[in-house]
Amino acid sequence: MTKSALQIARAAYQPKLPKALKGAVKVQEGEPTHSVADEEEIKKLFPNTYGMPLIRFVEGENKEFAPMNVGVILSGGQAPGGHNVISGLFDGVKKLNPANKLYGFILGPGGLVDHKYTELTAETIDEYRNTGGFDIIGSGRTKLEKEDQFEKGYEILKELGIKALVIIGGDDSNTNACVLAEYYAAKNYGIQVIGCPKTIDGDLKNEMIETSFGFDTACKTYSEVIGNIERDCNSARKYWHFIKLMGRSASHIALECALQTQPNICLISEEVEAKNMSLDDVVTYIADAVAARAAKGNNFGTVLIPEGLIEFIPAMKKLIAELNDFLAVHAEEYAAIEPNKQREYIISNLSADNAAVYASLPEGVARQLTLDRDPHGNVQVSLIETEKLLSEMVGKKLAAWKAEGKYTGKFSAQHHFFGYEGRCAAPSNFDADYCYALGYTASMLIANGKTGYMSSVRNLTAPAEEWIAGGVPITMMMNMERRHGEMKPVIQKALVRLDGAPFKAFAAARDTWAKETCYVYPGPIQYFGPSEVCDQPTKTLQLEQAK
Ligand code: FBP
Repeated sequence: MTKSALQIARAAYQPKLPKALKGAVKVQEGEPTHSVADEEEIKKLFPNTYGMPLIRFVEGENKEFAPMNVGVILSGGQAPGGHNVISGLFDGVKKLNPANKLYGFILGPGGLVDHKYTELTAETIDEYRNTGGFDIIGSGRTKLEKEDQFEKGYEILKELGIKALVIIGGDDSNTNACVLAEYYAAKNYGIQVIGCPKTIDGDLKNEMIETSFGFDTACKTYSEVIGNIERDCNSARKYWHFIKLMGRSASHIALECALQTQPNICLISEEVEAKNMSLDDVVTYIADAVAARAAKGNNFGTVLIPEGLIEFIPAMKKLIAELNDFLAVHAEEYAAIEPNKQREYIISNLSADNAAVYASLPEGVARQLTLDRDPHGNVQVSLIETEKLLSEMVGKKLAAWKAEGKYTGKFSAQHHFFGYEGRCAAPSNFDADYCYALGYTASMLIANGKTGYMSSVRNLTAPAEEWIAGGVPITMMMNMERRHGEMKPVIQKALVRLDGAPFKAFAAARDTWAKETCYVYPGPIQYFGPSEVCDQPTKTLQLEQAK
């Protein structure tokens, strides 16, 4: 395989480990834990894994460990650093006993159920150290939730002599990891399950999980290109760039990129919801800023739009909820209708309010809202072209204002969507180190007999040497939520907090960014060079942890 010069140089990078993990370790137990909410229900559902203590690894004495095999699964969307979680896990497992083996299940949780796996040897691991992507074993979105899946999994785990399974995934996958850990514990199968916090979306976080891996690299990759667009925008001075950014639900990515690049406008879905804004309110907000800049002769700008925005506009949220219920029952009937009559069909079957909102949407967006849902029942927001919807509506509003003499500028829009571009970038130094430490920590949790824990590495704004490694019981992050019409235990998703330091810093500066041109050009991720250029954590982490 031909490799780029950077790939070759980067393969030699040795990720930094926290001091406590460099030699032998021992467990320091903290206080017993409680779920974030709904304690009684969660306790009842997880009798074997509820209430376990927080764990921190500290320097210990060398011990001998009997040989064991470990399995690993990559679950859900790609995030930079996944290969380093696996190489950290591999190195940890081999350090415990060189006879230990690591098996990878192919294409996500489905590989466990369908018994598709491969042994990860030193040679394979060395090919993938410090690289982006999940291609070492592939990923998938199969939901592990049914007893027969758990049993099928057990069959292969037993056959391969696997003592512990590491699931690298987001909130849904770690919820499933917790359910699986409880199931195997209840059955006394002797198989431990450990989770690792992955997602570029950054919404799997809490006091003990300061950030999910991949968020750092993905945001830096998007910020590089947003900066490039800003510079183009400020050079040609003739376009408004509407840039949609991934993040299925929460707006962490948009907010972080805004803090890094200082665009003219950045929408935050959580604020739109909190202020009960309508689609027209959002459009007016953008159009006002465009008109104010035009009045000063600046017919250009950049707008960042979080991918999940549509679902946070209260009226749209209601419409999507009704569409979900309706299509769950009438999907076949809908598909059989001639395409040019489908819009009418939907309008005639919705309640009056929702029908009116649906009818007001441009054709393309209306159609996108009726497309197939993902396996978790979610609208596939990455397919909805919000950036085009908004620019089209802003253009119409400005034309109306022009007719009324309220606006005299020129409005010409360009559209972009950044998502997949950042999910497999070569991990930044931060993600390379963080992921390696997460994987290594998972091996120590396994060695110490733990199950139902998520690997946790904290104190992330300090140098890697001072990071704190340990484990958090997954039940601690859970609450009960309605899913597919039933109350289910799930890890609570972390949305952007409007009272949090990152949003406050943004809110304090955004009016100036809208009026003036304050663009910042972060440039590409640097892997070699001065620490202040190569090793900065995200602005989100820096602001959250500023003491
Ligand atoms: P995870 O939560 O599984 O990490 O995936 C996040 C994400 O990248 C979202 O930002 C995006 O909406 C979605 O995946 C896209 O899914 P797919 O990869 O299936 O197109």
